[in-house]
Amino acid sequence: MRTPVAGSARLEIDARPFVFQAPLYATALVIIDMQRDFIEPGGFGASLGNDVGRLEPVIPVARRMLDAWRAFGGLVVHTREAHRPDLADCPPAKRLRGNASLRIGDPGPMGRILIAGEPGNQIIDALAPIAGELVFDKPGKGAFHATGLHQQLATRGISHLLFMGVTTEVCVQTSMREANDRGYDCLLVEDATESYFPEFKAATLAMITAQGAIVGWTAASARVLDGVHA
Ligand code: C5J
Repeated sequence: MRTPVAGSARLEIDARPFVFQAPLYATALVIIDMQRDFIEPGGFGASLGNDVGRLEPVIPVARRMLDAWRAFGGLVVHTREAHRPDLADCPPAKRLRGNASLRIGDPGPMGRILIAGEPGNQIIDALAPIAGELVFDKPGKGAFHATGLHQQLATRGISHLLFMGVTTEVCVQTSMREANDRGYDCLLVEDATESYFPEFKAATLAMITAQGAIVGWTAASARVLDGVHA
């Protein structure tokens, strides 16, 4: 179970484009799709021709953030991009697009690609969820589409979200934009997210913070952790 968060604990993070403030009890850490399917050879990311090794450096940073957040007693949410074994939640437009070497549902070296319950679909061991943390399987890129995430956050009085995970410009950015439209204040942890394309990560960070935080805030993990005042 989650340790109750002290009522007076606050976040005051030296973020871009300006300070991000939130009560700790109203803030959740949302970890997007840190799954073998995206990070290890033989999964969905590799089947699309990506260099999955590019995502590895994010793992120790995400782990440090997760350990700290658990110690603070904050709510942790994990997502997995996952489809039902019968593919009823996978539109043909998603499955058939492009020229992948293996498509969603095809058997691969880590089991069926992007299918719930398969070995490749699991969150990597370093970031595996523990009791008391929320885990959502999502059939889309965004964490709010066809999941109960918004309701679960509302039930817990969560109004602020810290995002980490992969990939920056696809599932992370989509989820952050969905959250923004639902009224959450969102911060993306810069060194705890990664893309197969460095230029897309850079563009995403710039887009988020432009125009006075039009989508939200960004900050390095060290600044986030320095900004927690118990
Ligand atoms: C992708 C994701 N890149 N988790 N999914 O297809 O970003």
